[in-house]
Amino acid sequence: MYAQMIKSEASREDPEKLAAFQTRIDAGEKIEPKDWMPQGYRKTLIRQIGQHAHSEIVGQLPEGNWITRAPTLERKAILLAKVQDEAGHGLYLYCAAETLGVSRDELTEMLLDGRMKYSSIFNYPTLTWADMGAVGWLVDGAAIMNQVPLQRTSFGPYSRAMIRICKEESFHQRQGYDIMMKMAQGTRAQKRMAQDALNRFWYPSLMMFGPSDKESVHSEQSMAWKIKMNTNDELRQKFVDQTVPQAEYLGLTVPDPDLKWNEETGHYDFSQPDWSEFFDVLKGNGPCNRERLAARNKAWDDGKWVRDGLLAHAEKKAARKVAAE
Ligand code: FAQ
Repeated sequence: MYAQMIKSEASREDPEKLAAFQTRIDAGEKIEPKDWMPQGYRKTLIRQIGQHAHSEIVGQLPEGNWITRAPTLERKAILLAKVQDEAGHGLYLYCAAETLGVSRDELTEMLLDGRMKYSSIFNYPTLTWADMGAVGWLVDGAAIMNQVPLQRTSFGPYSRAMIRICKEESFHQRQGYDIMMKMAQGTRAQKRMAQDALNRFWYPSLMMFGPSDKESVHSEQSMAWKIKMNTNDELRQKFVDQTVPQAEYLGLTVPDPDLKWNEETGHYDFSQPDWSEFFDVLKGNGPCNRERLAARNKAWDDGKWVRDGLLAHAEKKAARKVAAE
């Protein structure tokens, strides 16, 4: 439906402008907020950047859950810094989306009333400390795999936000792997926890790349506009190829009996996630969807007095400036 809407919008636009825009994209030029752009390009970016921003914000919840229970002061400081980084990523991305003419408040309202999505992965619970390792290693690892190419995306503010985000994500991934290493080399019980975390996060991490290319409604147009640089399946394969040797190094087993190296293709063959579970999570039926949205709604309501106070202060300051002129 969305793809049809984009096509029908394009049919109402000036063909010469559309062609000139595509020439700029094909030449690798960056599109900046004041440049002419097709409505569909603007809408697609608002959807993707907005959902990406929401993912960073909601993504603080599964790890924030463990800050008070981190096993050492050092681990607590690291986790706190990581979760704060995710908040920062959300803010850069909301700013990038704002340059397209949508306010952060509008985007937030769409998240809170369920009109906009956030990444499926954050609807899974974090049950043990080893999950902090698995989230950093696998979830941030999948996020980087998707975001490194997005540094070259065609929309300038999104591309620039991604450059800084990727630097921070790589620290996140390493801290997760470091937790996994400690757990995997620890007692038998700790190694079991690490294996259990890998078992639970493997397939949800594969789902982060989105549905298979056959089911992906946006990929074709988004890639023509260089909003996306790779297909979902391409990135999923790269992630598997990169992560399996890392699991082997840890002495852990990827929970996929069909996983095997394919000499001919030069890639791992692997089992697909349960796509019916993915679509069910998207519909709001994952293990933590209700809890996550309730937490964000509560934060929004609890923060109202701060927003009102800041607004009243800004209005007073503006009125004083006018009176002084
Ligand atoms: N979850 O046609 P496609 C992070 C939806 S950042 C939920 O293939 P598209 C950092 C999709 O929106 C993680 N929904 O869509 C961190 C569409 O529905 P719509 C977020 C999903 O956009 C780490 C429908 O399915 N990263 O984790 C998902 O071309 C640790 C059809 O799919 C980004 O957002 C999903 N996994 O490709 C934070 C990166 N997959 O909108 C804290 C930027 C698909 O029509 C702790 N985004 N859908 O209603 C992208 O690259 C793309 O948007 C994809 C999806 C690849 C996610």
